[in-house]
Amino acid sequence: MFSKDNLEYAPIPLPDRMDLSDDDMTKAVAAFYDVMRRRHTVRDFSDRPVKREIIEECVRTAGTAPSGANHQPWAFVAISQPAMKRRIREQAEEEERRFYAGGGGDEWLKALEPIGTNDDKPHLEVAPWLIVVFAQRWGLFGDGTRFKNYYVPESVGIATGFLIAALHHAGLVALTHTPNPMKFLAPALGRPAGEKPVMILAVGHPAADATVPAVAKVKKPLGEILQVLE
Ligand code: IYR
Repeated sequence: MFSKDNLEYAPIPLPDRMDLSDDDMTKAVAAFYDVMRRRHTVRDFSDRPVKREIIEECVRTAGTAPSGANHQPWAFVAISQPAMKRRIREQAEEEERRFYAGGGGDEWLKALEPIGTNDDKPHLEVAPWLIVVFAQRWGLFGDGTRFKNYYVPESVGIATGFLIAALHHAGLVALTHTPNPMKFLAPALGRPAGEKPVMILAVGHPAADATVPAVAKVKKPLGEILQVLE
C-alpha cells in the first residue's frame, strides 16, 4: 500500500464537513447514545445466517479508523466456514479448560464469576461469523522492505471499536473473545509473519432465549469517568 516515493505532505480541504447547529448537535449526541447504550455483549447466538456483504461493510467501516501515521496496522479474517469455526472452537476450548481449571489464577477467576463464563464455547461454532482481528507489527513497502508501525494496540483497539459499533448499528450482536494464547490462529489462517491475533469477534443474531449477565447493565456514571476543567 505504501511506497517509499509517495511520502510527502499534501493537504486537501477537509472533506465531509458536518456543520451541525447546536440544536442538531444536542439531538445527534442523544440519538447516538441511545443507539450505543443498547449494545450488549452476547454469548448466545442463533444460527440465522448473516450475508457476507454485511460483514464486509462493517469491516470497511472499521478500516476508516484513525491509526498511528495512518499505517492502518490491522487485518480482519471473516470466517463462516464450519470446519474452520469448529477448529477454532476446539483449540480455544483447550486453552480455556486450562484457564478455568486454575491457570487464570484465583483473582481473575473470581472477577469472572458475575459474568458467568466457562470453558464451553458453543458460540464459536453457532455464530454465523467469526472475525479474527490481527495487529500488524510491521508493514511492507512495495519493494518488500519493512516499515515499522506505531501505536499498534491503540490503533487496532480503535478500529475494533468501530467494527463493534458498525455491527451493532446493523442490528447484529457480537462477543469479544480473547482466548489466550492465540498462537494457533495465525498459522491456521495462513497469515503473514509479523501479525499477532488480538481477538475473535463472534458475530450474528442473538438466540431467542439469549441472556446477558445482570452486571453488564451496570455502567459507571458520567461523574466517575469524566473530569471536566472549565
Ligand atoms: N478468555 C476467557 C476468560 C475471560 C476473560 C475475560 I477479562 C472476560 O471478560 C471474559 C472471559 C473466556 O473467553 O472465557
